[in-house]
Amino acid sequence: MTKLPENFLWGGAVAAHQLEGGYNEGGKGISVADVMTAGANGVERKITDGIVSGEYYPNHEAIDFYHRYKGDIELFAEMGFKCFRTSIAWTRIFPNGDELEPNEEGLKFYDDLFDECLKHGIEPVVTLSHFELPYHLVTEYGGFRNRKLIGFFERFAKTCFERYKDKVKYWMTFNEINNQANFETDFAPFTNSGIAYKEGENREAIMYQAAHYELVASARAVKIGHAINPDFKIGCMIAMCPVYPATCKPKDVLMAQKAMQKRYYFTDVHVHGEYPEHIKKYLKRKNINLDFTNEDAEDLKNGCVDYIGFSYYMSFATKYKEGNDSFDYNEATDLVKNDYVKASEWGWQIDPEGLRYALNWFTDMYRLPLFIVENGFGAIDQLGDDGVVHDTYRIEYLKAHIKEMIKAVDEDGVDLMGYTPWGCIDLVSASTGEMKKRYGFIYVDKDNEGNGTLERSRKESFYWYQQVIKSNGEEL
Ligand code: BGP
Repeated sequence: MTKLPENFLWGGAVAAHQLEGGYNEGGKGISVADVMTAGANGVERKITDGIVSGEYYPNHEAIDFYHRYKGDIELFAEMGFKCFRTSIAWTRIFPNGDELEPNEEGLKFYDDLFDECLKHGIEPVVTLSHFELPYHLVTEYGGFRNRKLIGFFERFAKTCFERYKDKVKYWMTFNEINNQANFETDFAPFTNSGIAYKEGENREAIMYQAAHYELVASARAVKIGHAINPDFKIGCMIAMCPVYPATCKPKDVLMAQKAMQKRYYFTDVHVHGEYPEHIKKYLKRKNINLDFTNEDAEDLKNGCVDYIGFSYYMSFATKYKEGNDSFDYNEATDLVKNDYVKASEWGWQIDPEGLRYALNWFTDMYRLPLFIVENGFGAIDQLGDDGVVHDTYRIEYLKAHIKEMIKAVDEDGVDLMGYTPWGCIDLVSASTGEMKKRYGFIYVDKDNEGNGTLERSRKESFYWYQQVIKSNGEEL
């Protein structure tokens, strides 16, 4: 008997735009990711107005999974994957996002991809929207600031559910739907909402409105999916960074609680089908009046999720600021450094116990099965003299997190479906567009400027993870 259930879904996670490439092949349209340049060395990615000649777009070729997926899936099978999380690029199915009929060639690509997984006994876990909105929906409709996008998403979701109903059982609607809560920065365009903020507008109001439309779109999809196949397990996907109080001073503790409410109200809506009171009060205080119809309320109630998928990379800490008597939390300005944990080169605070905390927190709050669909360590890898990447730092990170995950299941009784570390094969970073920020068990020969053979090779962590899966987490 192992500490984890025998049917535990070990695997790995990726997103279409970060590895497929083939950005203009098979009838695919242009997505938001396709018009984003690479950032590096602290310089942010740029969203360009269409594809501008002379600029480098890392997602255009990515790691060419579009042509090489068979070999890559074979490597995943060699590691022993039970599941593989990827997304369906919306623009392969509806190139502009607003067509009435889907693109058969795009549908066929995912048929082949899922068949290949199933052939190896690997269960596909599919995200419908992972930061790859059709760019046309941005230029023509303003992204998710427009209610019309609910219908477009619904059509996309229905098309996928119908087509893959016998191949895919595990679904998620919007990747890290709560990531856009960071509306004070320009991060929103990186998310699923496709919002480019204009000078002087109330970003916060726009973010909450777009998030509302996404939540309604998600709920409608869940309802449709359950009707198409009652055996579907359809989850939400939340970016989980627990927010701790910087000290045990009561005001800091309350501030952290308010931060958690604001960051995770999305989960309440997905799970309970309604907005919690605190967020309604908050919106009122800020004079934000959502376009929120009675039908929306019905839709939310009828589209509650079956499980909570979440990413976990790091934890945050916050502190009360003099004068903030409503304890309003703003992620862009209210985070403080936690001196008790170390951070990665990109400043992401490494906190394995935070994963156990998160698993317990979700369970206490929502009593639903959980699925860790992202976790991992972005680092700069060097090929050793023997041609192998000896990524002991990655093994250490994952080992520490898996240990805490097992304690949460074995000692705390958390109901956990599976674990899919992020970027199981090196791919393009979402936030920076770099190749050198690597997460994989499989090294891909390509650099930040796009040079390299794209050849794949097994890292030390590849063999380690193979053993972890084989022993169902007993041998770490
Ligand atoms: C999550 C995203 C992924 C992924 C990951 C790592 O926020 O869901 O798409 O990229 O973070 O982030 P990055 O690539 O910026 O290192």
